Amino acid sequence: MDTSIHAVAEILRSSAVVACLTGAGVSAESGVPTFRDAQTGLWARYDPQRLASPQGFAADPGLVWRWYMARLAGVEKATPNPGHLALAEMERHWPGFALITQNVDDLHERAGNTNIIHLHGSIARFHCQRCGTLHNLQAAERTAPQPPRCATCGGNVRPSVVWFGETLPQSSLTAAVNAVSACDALLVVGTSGLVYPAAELPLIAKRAGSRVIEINPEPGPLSALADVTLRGRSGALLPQLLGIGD
Ligand code: BJW
Ligand code: ZN
Repeated sequence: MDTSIHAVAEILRSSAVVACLTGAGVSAESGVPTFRDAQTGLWARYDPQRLASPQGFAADPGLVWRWYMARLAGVEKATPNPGHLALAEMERHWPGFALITQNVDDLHERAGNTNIIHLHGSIARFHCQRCGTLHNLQAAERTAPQPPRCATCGGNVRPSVVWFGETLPQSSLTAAVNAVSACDALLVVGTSGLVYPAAELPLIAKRAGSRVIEINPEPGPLSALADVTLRGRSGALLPQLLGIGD
């Protein structure tokens, strides 16, 4: 353990209320590509900001559908990594531990966290882009080259994720703001801090008097406001914080 791990452990020991904001980096060690790394192979020539937008879906629904179904298949094959498991252990240690995630996978649920706030929806749920009707997918619809059509209005069915230019679910955003305003320490794990309003949450925490701990192998825009930064992989560092890892 190095000095900064000790500094973080000390902050956590003296905190009664702890919360965590996660991004795609926390699932990277489960084999789920990060959002900005999701452009490998077949998808390398497409701009993720375009694919993850209502405009991109309107322009080429089949392309966006195939991108999401390929990613969903990857999520379903993945299993929680030691970083997810350590965050579940933290919920057992700190009652009320709020896990705010930008991730659209369900790896935090599968690791055992129960108090989870999903800011950007779920890649495994679906609704009609035109009328909003929820839609359960048949296996064959997932592998089809085009999205299913809504039985109610004929519109295109899409994954229930939040795209650029769309508003986050108000209840999730309110719960996240409340959680970061009420905590003594906020862990910020595996996010580039580029996407708003999620990227504002560490600042809200800091202004409310919380200490902010960043865990990320790379520096980013949130590094400057962190009280302590741990440079490395969440799958290695989070278990170390609990004293249960290597
Ligand atoms: C590791 C690791 C390891 C690697 N261990 N770490 C204010 C200012 C400027 C712009 C805006 C603003 N407010 C709103 C906007 C517009 C826009 C926005 O933020 N644009 C920016 C690009 C500038 N925001 C929106 O449109 C949001 N809506 C909104 O605000 O509505 C009101 C409004 C609308 C219009 C105008 C103004 C207001 C909606 C944002 C929705 C984001 N949706 C996505 C797609 C979800 C579905 C999908 O997955 O396809 O969510 S985008 C994508 O980014 C995804 C992620 O959840 C999100 C964050 O990415 P994340 O998690 O940080 O991943 P990466 O890949 O970026 O980073 C990975 C990190 O992991 C890196 O740092 C690595 O180093 C690290 N890492 N391995 C630990 N082992
Ligand atoms: Zn419809």
